Amino acid sequence: MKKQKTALITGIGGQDGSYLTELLLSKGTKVRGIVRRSSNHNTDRIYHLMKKYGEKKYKDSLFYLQYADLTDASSIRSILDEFQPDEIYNLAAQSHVGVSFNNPISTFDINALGSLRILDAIREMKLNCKYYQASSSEMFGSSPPPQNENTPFMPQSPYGVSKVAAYNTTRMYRNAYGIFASNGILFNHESPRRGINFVTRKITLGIAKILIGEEKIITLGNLDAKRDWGFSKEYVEAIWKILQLPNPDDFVIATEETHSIRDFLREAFLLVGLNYKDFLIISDQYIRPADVPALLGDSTKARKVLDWRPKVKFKKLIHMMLAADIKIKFEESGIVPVDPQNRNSDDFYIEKGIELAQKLKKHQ
Ligand code: NAP
Ligand code: F7E
Repeated sequence: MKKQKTALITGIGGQDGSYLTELLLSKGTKVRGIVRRSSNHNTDRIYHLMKKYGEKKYKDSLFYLQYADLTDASSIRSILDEFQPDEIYNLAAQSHVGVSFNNPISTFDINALGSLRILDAIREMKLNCKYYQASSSEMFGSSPPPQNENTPFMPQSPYGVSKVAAYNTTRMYRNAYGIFASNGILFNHESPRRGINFVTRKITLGIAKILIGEEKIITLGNLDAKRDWGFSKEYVEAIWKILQLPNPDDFVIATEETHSIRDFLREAFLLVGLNYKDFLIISDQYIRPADVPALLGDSTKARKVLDWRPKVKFKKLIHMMLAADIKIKFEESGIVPVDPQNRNSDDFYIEKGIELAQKLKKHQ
């Protein structure tokens, strides 16, 4: 009989960590995750799993959480020793590019030294495990699109630089010490679980707030940048596949479509029949010292070797995210949708959004 695998996920409470946990649990893998201490909830995205599996039934449970921090080498060593994982998914990061300009040193500490701390502990403890590094298209920076595994890195932010360091550390530990260590170079991926200060979610949540009368405008920065946006739930499948290969390797994961922030904004407002220009302010506050102008992934290698292909692209992603945010805002403000049969359908919430938008237009 095959041994049941144990996976350790850093960043388990994040967008990708939550979807990856669901995927691994569905495959019968034991999941152990680390969360850092916070004065507020940082486990909302995995609360449903904490309820289902219990938080503290360690030995019996498929799912278990422990406090640790990527900036604390001793905490990393002790969780590796305790869990003896077969697979490590290093997803934890200070993942906001804009914030990395304000906090460059802590960003580097978490993102670059954090991965070094894990890899060096694996080496020193002689752990027999596979390691996944959450690398990023932000590493390509100003390298012109399309970008693939051979495109030079020209990072434009402290975040990008920190991710290049972690990418190279991963390759170095693979080559020098024979550790199974792989990089997934993921292009932007979003979902209804995306953090609310990333541009896609800021737009969809902003529209939902405008529709229920909570806000009047959305304030943004650079609308001309282009991004290759996919769906997080599909991207974690690629992450899992990378660690199931017989040999470690690096892969670009992308939809191979690119759109500007302005395109996203226009499409999202149009879904409920509104013109974004009536609800937009541009502020320097959100303009970065340097920005990555255009990302467009070429994921030929992943399509061939991993047999991975994304189904959710630009329009479907916006539809899903906007519907989810309208639903959240309805629930928060006690608006009960009239047709109970369709209450969980995305189309239903978009329809309700259109009705609210029409009322809004009348009052303008
Ligand atoms: P996310 O939602 O921001 O999640 C990051 C997670 O890391 C959070 O759970 C966060 O915990 C945790 N974390 C931060 N600092 C930590 C520390 N010092 N010790 C332990 N945990 C810490 O990010 P995501 O979108 O899921 O992305 C997952 C990974 O992929 C990240 O490494 C990101 O840089 C990378 N990536 C993301 C994208 C994308 O488009 N989403 C693309 C390429 C690469 P708190 O909740 O306590 O902050
Ligand atoms: O910005 C512009 C901003 O913060 C996208 C992370 O997951 O993907 C993500 O990084 C673009 C940029 O994502 C606002 O200037 C305009 O050009 O949503 P974002 P990002 O910087 O691409 C990469 C691949 C990662 O690895 C990262 O972890 O949108 N933009 N106005 C704005 N961005 C934000 N956040 N807020 C604005 O108001």
